[in-house]
Amino acid sequence: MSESTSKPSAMVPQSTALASVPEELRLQPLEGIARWFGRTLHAVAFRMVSMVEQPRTSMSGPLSPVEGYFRRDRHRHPKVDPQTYALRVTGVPNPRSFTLEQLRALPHEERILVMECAGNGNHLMGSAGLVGQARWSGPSLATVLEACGGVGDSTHFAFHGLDPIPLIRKGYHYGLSVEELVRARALLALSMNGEPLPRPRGFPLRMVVPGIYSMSHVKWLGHIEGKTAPHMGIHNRLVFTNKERRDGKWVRVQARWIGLKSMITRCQRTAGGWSLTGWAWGGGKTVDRVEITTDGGETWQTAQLRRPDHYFEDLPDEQREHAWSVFDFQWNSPEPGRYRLASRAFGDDGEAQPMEEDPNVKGHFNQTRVKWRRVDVPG
Ligand SMILES: Nc1nc2c(c(=O)[nH]1)N[C@H]1C(S)=C(S)[C@@H](COP(=O)(O)O)O[C@H]1N2
Ligand SMILES: [Mo]
Repeated sequence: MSESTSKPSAMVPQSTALASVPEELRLQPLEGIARWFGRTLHAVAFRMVSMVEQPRTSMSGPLSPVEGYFRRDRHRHPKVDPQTYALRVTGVPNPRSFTLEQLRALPHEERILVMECAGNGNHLMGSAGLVGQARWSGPSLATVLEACGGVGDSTHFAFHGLDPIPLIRKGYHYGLSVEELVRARALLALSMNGEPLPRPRGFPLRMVVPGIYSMSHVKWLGHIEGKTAPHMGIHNRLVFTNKERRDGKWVRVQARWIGLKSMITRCQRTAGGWSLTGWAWGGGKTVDRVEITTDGGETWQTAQLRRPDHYFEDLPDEQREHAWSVFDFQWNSPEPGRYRLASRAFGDDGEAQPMEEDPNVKGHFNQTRVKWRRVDVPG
């Protein structure tokens, strides 16, 4: 902190008033508990249910640091001994276990992708900080299954974590179909941003399923179970589901593929006003453009966009296909006052991020609609 800012205000000469214009303005969500609770209380409330959003200061640019990466799980993180750890694979032609050494010796793949909680940005979590992007590396699920003789008769796989859930005393588990796993080219990650997986991230091994919401990215992975029917555990059947109206009937639908979306994450001071930056991702498609409104949706202007091929130009497409694009928009010297801002992503196939929630969908998950933010520009 500079010396002048610590002086009592009465002693600060008029000319330094400008210096008190903040470097960054707070983007207040217009929905969700963040709106009602404010920044601090909202963080406390989230921590109580073991959700930690990415801090604002790291919410820009192409990669999220390991420190402060968002977290969503149960409070108790298992402490896994790397010496005795074993990954069990069953329901395959040759069921077997892998030690950590054996997993490390398999060929590794690297992927950079958006990881996002299925409930991110819904009407509870309007602040939408349950998202991050990292570089994950480890053997592919296909490589591990090949070492077990392939998938055999299995059409689905369940992934079981080693974290005990209080009362039920069973680890977290989630299932996907072989088709989904193949399409995502799922990975068994041993490292994150070049470091061994930290304990809160699932040491020593976690699932990474590019393009699918992160309830399927099972941490502290202990058991891969091949099945001949969909896994109907509580997280598949109930927890991460919406209700959708189909042919006039409301049916439960599981959260799955991340849809096209975007959000403004920061509003920072520049010489000519304010810089609005954020991310656009999802839908497994190239983001064509992002439009910004600073007047509550009356007018929209195109932001500058940097796609993953800009940041990760050395990587082949298949390693960055689910990575986010970063956008910047120069907001030139707005008058002091209160504004409503939002970003809207468009895919290269013409798809637009929806403005409104689909009336045929009820629930917390797969919310892709435009995320409004309120900002007070000081005088
Ligand atoms: N074993 C285990 N894996 C888990 C969970 C969990 O509670 N236990 N939570 C899931 C959910 S809902 C999300 S959003 C992601 C969050 O991953 P992160 O904590 O590394 O950000 O982990 C998923 N994997
Ligand atoms: Mo989640």
